[in-house]
Amino acid sequence: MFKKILVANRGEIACRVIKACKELGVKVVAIHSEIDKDCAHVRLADESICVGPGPASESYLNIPSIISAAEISGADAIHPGYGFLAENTYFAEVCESCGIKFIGPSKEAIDKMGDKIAARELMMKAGVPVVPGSDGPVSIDDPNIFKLAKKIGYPLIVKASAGGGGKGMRVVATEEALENAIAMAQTEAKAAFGDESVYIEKYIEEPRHIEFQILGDSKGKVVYLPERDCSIQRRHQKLVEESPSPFISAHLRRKMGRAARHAAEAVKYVTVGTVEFLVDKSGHYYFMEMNTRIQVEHPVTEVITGIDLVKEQIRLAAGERLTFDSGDVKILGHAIECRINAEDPDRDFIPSPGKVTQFIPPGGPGIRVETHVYPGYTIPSFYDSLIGKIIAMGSNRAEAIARMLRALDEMVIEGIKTTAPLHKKIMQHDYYHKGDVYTDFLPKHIFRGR
Ligand code: MV4
Repeated sequence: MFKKILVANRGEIACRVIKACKELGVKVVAIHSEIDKDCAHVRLADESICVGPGPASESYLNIPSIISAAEISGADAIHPGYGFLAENTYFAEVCESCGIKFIGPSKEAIDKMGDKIAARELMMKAGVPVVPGSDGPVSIDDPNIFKLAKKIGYPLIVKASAGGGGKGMRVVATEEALENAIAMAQTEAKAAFGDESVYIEKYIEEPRHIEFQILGDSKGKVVYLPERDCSIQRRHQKLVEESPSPFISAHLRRKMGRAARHAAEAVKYVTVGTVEFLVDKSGHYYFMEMNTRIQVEHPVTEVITGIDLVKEQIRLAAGERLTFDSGDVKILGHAIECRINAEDPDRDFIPSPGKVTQFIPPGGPGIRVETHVYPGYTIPSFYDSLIGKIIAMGSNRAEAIARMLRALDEMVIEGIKTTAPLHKKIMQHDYYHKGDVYTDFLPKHIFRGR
């Protein structure tokens, strides 16, 4: 096991990782920007080092400064959390060359999954279903492009190879719109990622977003855990996640879980990761992408399985073995997570930073809260607007919803606007109760006419 871990992150995830380190008996170093010196993660850690000014590019993304902090403090591993440097292969490489363990998969695994065209090809070889589409990149100069598009069938979607999270995507309804969509997607991709490669896929209408947590050890063993349903999103930002999915049968869970395991095995995956699928109305599932990090929504899986994913992640990075199989994992109940963002849902979700004048987190039976916020804390405008997560667990879905509503009512947070009132509307919605959740839920049921 490691002796000392540096946590290269801030906010709720830095706090979460520090708690795992403490339970493992590993010393932990926090890093922080100048404006973050009073943050909860700084107080929770055994020691802390300032790595630069407020802007993330000068602090939480400042690789030389972070590596220096690890060397000065004598850390033998770095946990990147999510966001910032978590999927940066260059950072993983620098850690390795400095003799510091990057707590995550190999840089090769990050690279392969970061390139969506390469990942598609690799998944096809591994027998994991992908959406029918082009083999490799497409361009408007390709004389066969219209034939290929016709064969795939309209509507189709143009995606950036370097994309993910919805950037550089375009839906194409008819042949007339194809050329223009490809050209625009290429321009967008070039500007956003410095790589203009785009590919096309059949467009799956009203899909569900279903993802599988996987864990892998350095002996090549991979296990999958029950799925998370992350269909309720706004502009590709997840808002509500739950596990298990109300839509997935035990049979489909096993089939998709095995596909997720094969996806991870294809890149010799070590530590924790997530395989995302699109699922259509008939239950056909298609590989979408793989996230090579711990994710925001990991707690819903933790509470329904009893597995501490962050501790497992650290143990696996340290070379320890997986001690269980997918078949050993029991689903202990139903869990829902609501992401609390410092945003104003009534004003198109504009960020709402500032001082939290009053904060009373919810608690009691079945409620877990992950947050770095305390009364008097000032939310800076430099970073992500996620300020906390409420996770409600019940013996069934109805109990989890009732507990979430009770927790949302109980929570007091003053001085800033948050997404909590929106979550109350979702939790009270008939279609949510029915489990009729898919990616168009918010525009269709909550924001209709706005
Ligand atoms: C799709 C799709 C339909 N068909 N691909 C959105 C994020 C990016 N990772 C891929 N995304 C989609 N890809 C095909 N072939 C619909 C989406 C999509 C979506 C997916 C999951 C959750 C929310 C979404 C919202 C809009 C579009």
